[in-house]
Amino acid sequence: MSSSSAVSAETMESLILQLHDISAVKFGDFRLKSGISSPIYIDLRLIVSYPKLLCQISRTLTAVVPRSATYDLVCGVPYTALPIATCFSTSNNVPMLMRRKEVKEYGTAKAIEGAFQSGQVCLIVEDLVTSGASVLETAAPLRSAGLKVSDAVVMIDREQGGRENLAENGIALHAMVKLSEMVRILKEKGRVSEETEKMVMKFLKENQKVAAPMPGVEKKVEVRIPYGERAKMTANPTGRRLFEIMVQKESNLCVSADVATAAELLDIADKVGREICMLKTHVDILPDFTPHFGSKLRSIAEKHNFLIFEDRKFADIGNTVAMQYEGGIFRILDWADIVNAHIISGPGIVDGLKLKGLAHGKGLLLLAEMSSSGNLAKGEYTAAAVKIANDHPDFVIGFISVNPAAWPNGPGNPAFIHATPGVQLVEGGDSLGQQYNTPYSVISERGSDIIIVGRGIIKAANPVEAAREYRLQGWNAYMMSCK
Ligand code: S5P
Repeated sequence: MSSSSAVSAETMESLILQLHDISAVKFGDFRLKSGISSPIYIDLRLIVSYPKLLCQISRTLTAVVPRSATYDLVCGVPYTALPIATCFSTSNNVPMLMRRKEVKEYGTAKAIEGAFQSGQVCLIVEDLVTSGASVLETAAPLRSAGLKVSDAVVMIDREQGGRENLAENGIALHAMVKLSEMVRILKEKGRVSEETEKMVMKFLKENQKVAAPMPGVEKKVEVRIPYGERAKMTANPTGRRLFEIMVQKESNLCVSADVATAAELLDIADKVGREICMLKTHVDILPDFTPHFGSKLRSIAEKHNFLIFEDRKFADIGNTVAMQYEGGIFRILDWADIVNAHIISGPGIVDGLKLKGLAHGKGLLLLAEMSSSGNLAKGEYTAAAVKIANDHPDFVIGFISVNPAAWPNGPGNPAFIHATPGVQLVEGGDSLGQQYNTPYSVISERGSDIIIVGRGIIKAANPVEAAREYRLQGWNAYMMSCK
């Protein structure tokens, strides 16, 4: 009856009836965050008010984890599962870790609280699994701190793709009960009618494999055209190559190499090269820049098959930006595959850059949105960027954007690529206005294509490991949204 033979049918029935008694499981017509209406609503936050039930749940969860799944630590997915994880920890005498949902200022607050050693195995405890995204969001910082995560235990599996998504990410899901089993038991015990049971089953069937809605993100991209197909839609050779590299390397990760010197930049480019589709530079911050920098970086880019994006953020009139692009000491046109521009000065900026770049097959990204708090790139400004891009599909390859899924027409023309900065494994920001979203949120929910990660990788204890983790996160988020 239950998903684990270690738990008796009686225990399971009693738990389910108690959850129904306290209205943690309700039937009716509920509008979910994603906008869809659901005949069932589960709110497990209520269990904190029923300590006996909470203890019973944690004991049952302990029994649900198979003996073969050993662990040194437990970590609850914030926030609902935190009290469950605490009970689990105290009753089994297993140390607990806490994952912060938000890290306010990078570097000053830790993403994981508690004592642990790299290599230890951490079991994740969750109340309800839909797509598995929340479990993955908790697994990510644990894994990047050197912990092993291979099992998650959950009270209720909504059977909406979570088990499969987690398995793809190396996490076995152990559920106390599946939602369909729970509804069947409630019907057997006379708590719901046959009609309600049928409605819930129908709802579950029709809503299989949905991505879990992320808080604060209302709209999600329904269908994603694979990168490989979009490669064929682009009119610009660099845009096409970028899509192709993403497919070849299974990477939608761009590392923002904001390091102190050119020597360090070349070093990190070589180290993370295997994991990335694109490397982003700010050449004007390098004190040891020499005219050889470009050719050195190019040979690393060729060795590892990634594109170079100089984040120059041109903003002047067309005539001036044409000179800035080609000339000066940096000679960006010689070595960068891609540059970007603000549209504050109007469409002439694209004409000016195109004059130099088009003949060399280069690509341009327009800043349609920005990641920093209080920025002015929104609404009509964003719409103007889209219009200018549509007028120059031969040279503009896409946008720097933050939430294209929320644009009036969504991410729009699939030939255009969306690259999003402000990405870390936990949400938060820095002390200077930067705002971070997770790879899952950026790719699955916000409809972007490429995650741009700077300090999350270059300031990590092990940047190569971190780059690998971000690549996997970004790619899995893409694969999940292709389904
Ligand atoms: O809106 C933006 C646009 C860009 S290109 N917000 C940004 O943060 N960027 C760049 O992305 C920024 O200049 C920096 O190089 C990178 C983000 O770095 P991180 O360390 O905050 O990940």
